[in-house]
Amino acid sequence: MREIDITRGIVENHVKSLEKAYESDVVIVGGGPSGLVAGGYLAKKGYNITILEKRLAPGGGIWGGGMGYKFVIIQDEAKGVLDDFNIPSTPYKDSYHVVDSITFASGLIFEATKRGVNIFNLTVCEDLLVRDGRVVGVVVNNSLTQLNQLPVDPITFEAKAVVDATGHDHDVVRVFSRKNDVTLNTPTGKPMGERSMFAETAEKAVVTNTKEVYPGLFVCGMSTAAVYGGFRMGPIFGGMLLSGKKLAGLLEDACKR
Ligand code: 48F
Repeated sequence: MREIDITRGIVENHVKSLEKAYESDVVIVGGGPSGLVAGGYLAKKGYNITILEKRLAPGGGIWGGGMGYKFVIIQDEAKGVLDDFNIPSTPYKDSYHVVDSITFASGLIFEATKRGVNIFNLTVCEDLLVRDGRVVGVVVNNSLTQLNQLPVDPITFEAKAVVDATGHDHDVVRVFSRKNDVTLNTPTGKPMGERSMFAETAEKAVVTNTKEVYPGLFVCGMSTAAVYGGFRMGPIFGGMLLSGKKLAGLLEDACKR
């Protein structure tokens, strides 16, 4: 056994993954439920999908269930997405399903990566590539570099479409709107800010507001609430799954354009 072979095996394969990401069909920023679902559906159809996740583990807000109690709730309408990703659940009351949050997060990650989604953890999207009024890629750095505020320049990946799936932060749209004199496809032209909790309305709005917010830039999941002024919903996750599924359809059209 040679340690240097272990090193070579890691570095060579990481470089191959980077090369695959240089010209992605879609870069999804954020490895939470909405991003993983969108990526998983698209990768199954053969698209080259890159997910950037700034934390060590993808899964976003799934792991902690509700206040650290390790279950989440899914409504009937989204059960089909659970099935598509082979995630077991237990029926609850008339129209809900209970899912173990650890099974849910790990199941989505496993299924997405099995289908070929190229996930980079510890990798942060800090800016976008913009050409002629269109988003054409992402500006990427190591999370630890950003965390420690080190003066290290980023690298870039090109994509036919970029997705803000960063959850409550709406990190991508927020930075893009702050840095550029742009009018977003929102009623005010700017990110509108998330509102308080109203689960039923919030769950519907998350799906309705999954859309292209600027040419080449899409929003899904909880970032739609921050961008379009939607309510929050707490630990019910069907809206996230349905948002990811809807996004996959929109992105397929965008990739063909
Ligand atoms: O927050 P998150 O799980 O996004 P989501 O798919 O799901 C929201 C639910 O988890 C929950 C909810 C349901 O009721 O309200 O909040 O909308 O995952 C977002 C991921 O994006 C990562 C972050 O670490 C998290 O894992 N992220 C945020 N900003 C960046 C990022 C960034 N700039 N670059 C890379 N990753």
